[in-house]
Formats: sequence, structure tokens, C-alpha cells
Amino acid sequence: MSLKDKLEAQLPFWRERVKKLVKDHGDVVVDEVTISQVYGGMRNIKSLVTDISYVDPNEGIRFRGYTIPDVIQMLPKPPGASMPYIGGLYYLLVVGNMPTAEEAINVEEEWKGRGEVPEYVYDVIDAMPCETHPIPLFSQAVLALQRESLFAQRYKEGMRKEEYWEPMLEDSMNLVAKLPAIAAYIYRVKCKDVELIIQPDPKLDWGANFAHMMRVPEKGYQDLSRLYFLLHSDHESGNVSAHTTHLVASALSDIYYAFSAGLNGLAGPLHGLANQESLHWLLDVYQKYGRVPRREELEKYAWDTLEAGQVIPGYGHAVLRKTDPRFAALLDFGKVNMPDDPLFQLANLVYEVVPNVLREQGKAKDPWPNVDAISGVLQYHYGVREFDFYTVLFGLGRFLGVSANTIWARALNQPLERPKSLTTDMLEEIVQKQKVAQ
Ligand code: NMX
Ligand code: MLT
Repeated sequence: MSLKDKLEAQLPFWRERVKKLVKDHGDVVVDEVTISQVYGGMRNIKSLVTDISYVDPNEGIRFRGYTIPDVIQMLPKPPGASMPYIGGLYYLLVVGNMPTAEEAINVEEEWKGRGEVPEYVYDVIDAMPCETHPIPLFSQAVLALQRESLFAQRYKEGMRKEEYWEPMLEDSMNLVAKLPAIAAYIYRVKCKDVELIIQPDPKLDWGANFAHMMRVPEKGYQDLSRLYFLLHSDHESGNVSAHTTHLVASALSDIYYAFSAGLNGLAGPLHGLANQESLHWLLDVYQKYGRVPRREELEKYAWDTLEAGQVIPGYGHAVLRKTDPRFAALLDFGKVNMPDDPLFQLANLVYEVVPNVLREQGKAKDPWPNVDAISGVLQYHYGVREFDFYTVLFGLGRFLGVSANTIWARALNQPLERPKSLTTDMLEEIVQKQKVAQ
């Protein structure tokens, strides 16, 4: 059975399960909302649902119930690789269980058949000024492809609601197949390379093909690419890129519109841009001392950053309260593949020093590193040194999760998202009424 058949087979059960839960228990209270949360970016308000991944504050992400070490160990891998097929990860995210090697390879093969990028996409990228940040290039390229949307076409033709998931899946499979070539092209444009289009190698899997089109020959970079996309794929529903994609798609905008919007959210320095900011910070430290600094020097540098009113990029998180397991997975990769790289050693030292500094300062609720504290160091090691490009890499991985979520949102007929707002007067009135009632 194909990924599509496996998905389709589950839909009657899931539709009935959700229908029954809402019908029988629709009034059960899940959460209460305080004024601090209303003014505080809706932090920790439990108001979204996804079965694809869950972030436990003390444990970190689980994909379909599996931890990162489980996923790395259990997913099928290409011969000789230490990291899994991304086709297998996509199967896990969309279908919900671990694929066999054959099932993972089937997804990879389907993508190969859908990978050709129309020429006009490259024309759109070429038409933009070369100093444009890679994220607008990526986001525009995705938006340009909207004319290919089967969802939009079928909707226009009068598709039935129960069928929405199907063209959403088709669009997602088409887009995921094209994204590595588009991303690699943007990288080559930014590097002012003469050879802009590198044809994919049909013998390689999705992750390794990305490495090939980036023209990074080391085998380690193939594995880093697979690992990187796996780790960045999903982080439950409330993060800015996932939530934006979900919100836009809830208006029945197709995945091209929705993901392009999600990428624009990812571009913010408090979200995906933190990976490039983090590498800048590490390089500034390194350049200041001309070497890996001593612990006391690094401590002072961190304090200087805080006293200048800036954040330490790559540290802290809106949900996590422990070291991000994605950081830990990249750290482990670095220990095996680049233990002597001075920047890697610096990132390691920062991990020993900065959490104590942030704890002492007492502001950040989470003093621990997130994925962005180290991801750039590993790219830098393999020669991918266009910092601006790092958020594109994050976005390429993130598509896997947000598209899986969008397919399921349409399969379960999730409605238009439209929360309610209040005025400050109204909130003050609520406070007064509660005081009187006490
Ligand atoms: N360095 C300095 N101050 C920090 C940091 C940090 N790394 N993290 C949080 N704080 C401050 C934060 O600015 C806030 O200050 P103020 O009260 O003056 O506004 C205070 O601590 C409380 O913030 P929190 O409630 O702990 O964090 P919040 O949930 O609002 O934000 C982040 C989470 C991730 C936006 C925040 O920790 C941050 O800005 N980190 C640095 C940027 C970063 O690494 N972003 C990447 C996130 C992960 N990703 O991959 O997208
Ligand atoms: C993410 O991967 O989206 C980030 O860690 C941010 C988040 O989860 O809020």
C-alpha cells in the first residue's frame, strides 16, 4: 500500500473518533486563560490539536510518540548512511507508524518523479535583486508555484469536503519533491556560482541529493542534511511557522500560499533566523579573542550581550525547560564528525557557560540551548558559509511537518481558525466584576 492508501484507510476511524469526542464531550474544559496569557503571546494556552508531534517541556519533541534517538535508530537508512531516509520520516509523520525500508524508499521514489522545477520559478528568483535575503527568494519561489495547485483547481471545480485531503497530499508531495532543488539554486545564486542548476542524481535519496545539489562532496554532509531536515521537521502546532501555515490553510488556501506565509514567520530572529544570529554571535566571540576564549572571558562576553539589551541567540524557548534534544542530537553528530573544529568546541563551551549566566540574570524561563545554538556551526564546518541561507535550511525541513499537519487538517475538516479578541476596557471590566464577586 502506498502512503496515500495507508492514509486513506485511517480516515473513517479518525473522523469518527474526533466527531464522537466533540459530540459527547464538547463542553469539557481543557484550559483557562489568564490576562497574562492574553497579553503574553498566548503562551501555554492549550487550544490547538495535532497528533503528529508533541513537545514536552522537560523532554522535548516526540514525533508520533517516538523520541529523536528512537526515530534516528528505527527509521530505515540508505546503505552506508548513519541517518535515515527523509522519505521514511515523511511516512512516519503522515501515516503515523514506522515505515519498512520498502515503504520509505517508495516515498523517495515518488518524490523523484515529481522533482522537476518549472523554469519560471528560477526566473522569479533571478528577477529579484541579488542582495535579497534567501528567505524572500524561497518564499516567493513557493508562491510562484501556486499556479500548479491541484487543491485550488479542484476547489474551483467544486470538490466535495471529504476529498480536500487528497489534492492537499498531492500538492504537498509535489512541493516537497521540488524544494531541495529550489533551495540549492538559491544557495548557488547567493554564492554567485556560475553553475546555478545542478541536476539531481537519481541514485541518491532526498537528503543526499540536497547535499549533492549544494555541491558539498563530503559523505558527512549527506548525513548532516538528513539529520538536519529530520530535526527541523516539526515542533507541534503552536510555533510561528507551523501555526502560520495552519492558520492560512484554514481559510482553504492551498499549501503553496500557506507554506509561503509560514516561511515569512520563520524569518524572524526570535524564530528560525536565530540560527544565523547564533553563528554570528559565536564568530564574534571567536574573532574577539582570536581563539576559543577562556571560560571567564566567555562569561563576560555573555554578560556584555545581556547588558547591551540583547538576547543570546540559540538560548531559551517558549515551551522547553531543558536542553532541546535537537541540540543534543546535533552536538552528538559534531562530537563524532568534527570534535577538533574550534567553532564546535566554542559552541560546546557556550553550552557549559551560558545557562548559568542566564540563570543568574533570572529573566529567561528556559536558560538552555535550543536547536539554533549549534545548527549553524555544523553547516559552517562543511563550508556552507552563507549565513543568510540557514533559515532556508530550517524552512526546507519544516515543510515536512507543516504539510503533514495541513493534510490531516483537511482530512479532519478542521474549520477556519478565528479566535476572539477583547478590548483593554473589557479586560478591566472582567477584573472589576471578579473583585466584586469575591
Ligand atoms: N537571552 C537573553 N534574554 C532572554 C533569552 C536569551 N536567550 N531568552 C529569553 N530571554 C528574556 C526575554 O527576552 C524576556 O525578557 P523581557 O522580560 O525583558 O521581555 C524574558 O527573558 C522572559 O522570556 P521567556 O518567557 O523566557 O521567553 P519567551 O517565551 O518570551 O521567548 C524565545 C522565547 C525563544 C523567543 C526567547 O528565549 C529568545 O528570544 N531566545 C533567543 C532567540 C532564539 O534562540 N530563538 C530561537 C527559538 C527556537 N527556534 O528554533 O525557533
Ligand atoms: C521550532 O522548532 O518551531 C522552535 O523551536 C520554536 C517553537 O517551538 O516555538
